[in-house]
Amino acid sequence: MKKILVLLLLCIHTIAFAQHKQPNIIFILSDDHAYQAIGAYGNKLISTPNIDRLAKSGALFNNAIVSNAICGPSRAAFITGQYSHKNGYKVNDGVLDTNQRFLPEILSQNGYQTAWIGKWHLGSLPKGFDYWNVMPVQGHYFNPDFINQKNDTLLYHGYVTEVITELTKKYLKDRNPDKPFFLVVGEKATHREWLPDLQDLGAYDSVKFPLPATFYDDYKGRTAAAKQLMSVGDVLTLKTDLKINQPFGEKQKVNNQPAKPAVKGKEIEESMMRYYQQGEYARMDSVQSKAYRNYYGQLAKEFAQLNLTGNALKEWKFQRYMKDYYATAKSLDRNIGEILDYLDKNGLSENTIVIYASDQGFYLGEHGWFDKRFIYEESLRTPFIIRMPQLPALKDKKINQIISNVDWAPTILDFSGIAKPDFMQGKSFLPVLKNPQIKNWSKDGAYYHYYEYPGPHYVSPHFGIRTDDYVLVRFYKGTEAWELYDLKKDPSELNNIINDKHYSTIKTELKKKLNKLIVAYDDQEALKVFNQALQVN
Ligand code: SGN
Ligand code: CA
Repeated sequence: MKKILVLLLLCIHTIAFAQHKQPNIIFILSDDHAYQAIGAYGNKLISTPNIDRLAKSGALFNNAIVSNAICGPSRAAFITGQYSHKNGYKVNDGVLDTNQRFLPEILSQNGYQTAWIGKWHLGSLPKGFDYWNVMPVQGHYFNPDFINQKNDTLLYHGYVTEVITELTKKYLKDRNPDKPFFLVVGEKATHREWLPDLQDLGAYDSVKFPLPATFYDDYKGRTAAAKQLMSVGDVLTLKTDLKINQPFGEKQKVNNQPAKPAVKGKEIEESMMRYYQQGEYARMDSVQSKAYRNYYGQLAKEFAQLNLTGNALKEWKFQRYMKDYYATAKSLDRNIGEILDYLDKNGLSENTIVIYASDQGFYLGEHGWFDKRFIYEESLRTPFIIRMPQLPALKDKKINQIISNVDWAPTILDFSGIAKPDFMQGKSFLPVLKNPQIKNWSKDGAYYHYYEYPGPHYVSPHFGIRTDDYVLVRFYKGTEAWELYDLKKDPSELNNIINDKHYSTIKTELKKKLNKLIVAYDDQEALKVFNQALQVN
């Protein structure tokens, strides 16, 4: 009976889906926005009413993962539907080879108008989009430059997230209303160094963020691969990252010396003036710069009084990191709301699929870290929320099936019934959207391969497989080691069980599965390392 009902529902969905004309698609892709930072994913300390609103009217994926947790490679995987070793964009700051076909080109051939606005970060300029206006490299938080398809670089006055929304609304207004559109809104937020909009400075100052349970992880339960340079306590800088402009900041980090007494009065003002004329601050106008001087200047004074050392200093840095990160995310959420409002007001919500995702996950103090890169949960998993008016049954659904960013392009094509080209390695998860209970969807596990080494954070290259229950990973180059975690028993991945006899059958099965994925996706570099590793252990 239950089976018949599910089948019936599926048929109704399929018919309803087919009756819609080609849907518009807006993909809002943020930068380093952690799923743990979102209300709909369970965070109760901050507020993300607009992302939550999207989740309420759509589906939220708990196991949306990326194939290489770093910006450029993640974006390249998105528009090619391929893993990094195939599209060639393995590490950040490379140049994407434009002699390959990208998702927008296939959509164009099938009647779409396509656009990318905002952060792009793929080295070469966008290809295959009918319209684009993107920020060079990482972009800037204040008064950012954009380069457009006429090759003009223009400075837009204002805060980056607001500027991107204005450009998005303008695009939507000026587009050809007779054709469906595919638009990627590439947000800069919440990338390091987390500069909030002026109206959000101090938005979370009254919140004391609890230290993650793993903040003081001693990494004893894992291999030497946990060596890295991304700790909140030791690597995050007071001066640049936390904007505490005091002459003692950097010295203290390097030598672990007690804080020197702050310079006084006029000296502070002068040093602050100098500081806010450098780097990102040099871009600010006098109002912006004054607001920053006032807010962070006050904090610097308070910090100087505290004379913090050891764990107290680490925890103070953690609080500041959280406050800046979440304050930066506040504008992101507000602006997502503005885009959703625009769709509502202009009769576009009915036939527009809206997706919200980040280019990867991010550490918010878990294991003591910031940044990403590892196959471990916080960086592997990215938020992924999708609102599909065509599938009303998806409202407020939480989906646990594993999907990967190489699947994004094939799925987007599938929305319009466009067959995925052979070169795409991902697969459409439209069947999951139509039937979230679908059986055996992720039984073969998802593949991951991270390459960038050594800088800037010294995370050893690694590849691995993530299934519903386990993650198996092989580190190489930096550290040579296997790790295996039981995600159900050890969700924080504290105990590497690779040598635990109880898991020997599981380990063998997972190695087989990993080998199968490596061969199927034709990752020669991984195959070599895998085979060598098998000979040793
Ligand atoms: C910069 C950051 C790093 C970050 C990379 C990649 N340092 O180099 O912390 O990992 O970008 O980020 S910063 O001091 O310049 O902010 S990504 O989003 O492009 O992947
Ligand atoms: Ca990123």
